[in-house]
Amino acid sequence: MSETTISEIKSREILDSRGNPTICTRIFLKSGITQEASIPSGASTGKREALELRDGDPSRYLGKGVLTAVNNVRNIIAPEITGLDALKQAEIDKRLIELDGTPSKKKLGANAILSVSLAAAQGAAKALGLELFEYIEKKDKYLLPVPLINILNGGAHADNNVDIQEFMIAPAGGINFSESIRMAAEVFQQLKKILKKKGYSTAVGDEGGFAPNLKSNKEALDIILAAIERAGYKAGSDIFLALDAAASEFFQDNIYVFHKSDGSRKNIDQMIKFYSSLVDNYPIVSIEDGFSEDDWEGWKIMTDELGQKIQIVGDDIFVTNLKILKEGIQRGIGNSILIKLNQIGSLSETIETVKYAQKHNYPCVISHRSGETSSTFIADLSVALNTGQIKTGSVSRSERVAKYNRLMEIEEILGEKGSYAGKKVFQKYIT
Ligand code: 2PG
Ligand code: MG
Repeated sequence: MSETTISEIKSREILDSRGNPTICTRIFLKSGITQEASIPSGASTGKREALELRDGDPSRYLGKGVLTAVNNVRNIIAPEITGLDALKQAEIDKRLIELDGTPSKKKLGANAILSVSLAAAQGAAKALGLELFEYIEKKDKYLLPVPLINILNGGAHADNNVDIQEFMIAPAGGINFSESIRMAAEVFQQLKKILKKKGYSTAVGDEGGFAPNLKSNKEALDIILAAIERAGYKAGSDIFLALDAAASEFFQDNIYVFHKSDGSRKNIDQMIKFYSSLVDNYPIVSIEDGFSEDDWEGWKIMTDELGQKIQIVGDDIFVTNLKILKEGIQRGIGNSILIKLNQIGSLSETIETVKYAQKHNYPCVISHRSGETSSTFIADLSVALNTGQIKTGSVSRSERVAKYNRLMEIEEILGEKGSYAGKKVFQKYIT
């Protein structure tokens, strides 16, 4: 038995940022080092995501309890994983996957499995006295990602009349990560002032962005541009725009229904026209989930029509799943992928998907979930894998800013060894 042998695993329910239960698992190493990991939860989830195991017992947390997952860690996973070396991440993940034995991790729950996978990685990093990003991948030089900061929330993340789920600003023109966060925070504060002046609500949605009732999607973009200008920055040079339409949420009977705003119904052609006009009129560099996960035809047309002009990010459609990504790349779907650890359910599989995407020139955007915890794991992951982009919500609400704050800390730790990904990541799309 070495000092990094896993000697005990504990698990329990905690609350996420939406007040729903989620799993938190603590790992103990023989050396006495201990580390916990908590798992986030989505609202606009992809159908093919690994299964988030919930109890379905209506007498607790409206059926959302995760005691079954917690007990799976305690009674099934812990006896198998205890005794393994925390440094052997691949072996741990392999055992976890085998123990479950289903493609969607539905037997033990992806939440249960991932909590052990991440606790092991963090525990191992701690045992070696390494920063988590260094432990995940040792490199001479690291990239600090451009943050895609969701300052206006709609869709399934807000009780307003906005269909598009996320309106993000990407301060890629900043000189470094910390300065880019400052720029974004200044825009956020200016946006608040503008909304107030217009008599709009300045309450925030699930991801910390404002969630006012607006007249149109266009108005959202116009207000954001005004805020960028009021903050003293140039849209399209200092700061760029990115959207997550999360279109699976409003795809009904083969038609896209803007049911939160004007009730309009759009077919593929009309959706393409809608996005084209946004891209032509605003400094948009990236659109995520412009079409539904069930509409590969729409995805293909969007990629063909707009793929030279913007980054087209697959979230619900790829669900961080290597097999689906491979098929997507082969069929020319999208040109980039969103990466969420809990969509696939283990660290090793997530890294495998990132590597494959990078090899095939599909840039990766590391992402949080709309229901988050205070974990900063994804901040380190984005740096470790040099993804160049991260989206982790607005510059408000602790569960969101925890990740940005960790990235500022990493920037300081890295010094000369780190550089800001900056405008390079959108080079193809900016003139
Ligand atoms: C998304 C995510 C995160 P959710 O759609 O990209 O912003 O939302 O976690 O609700 O799936
Ligand atoms: Mg999304």
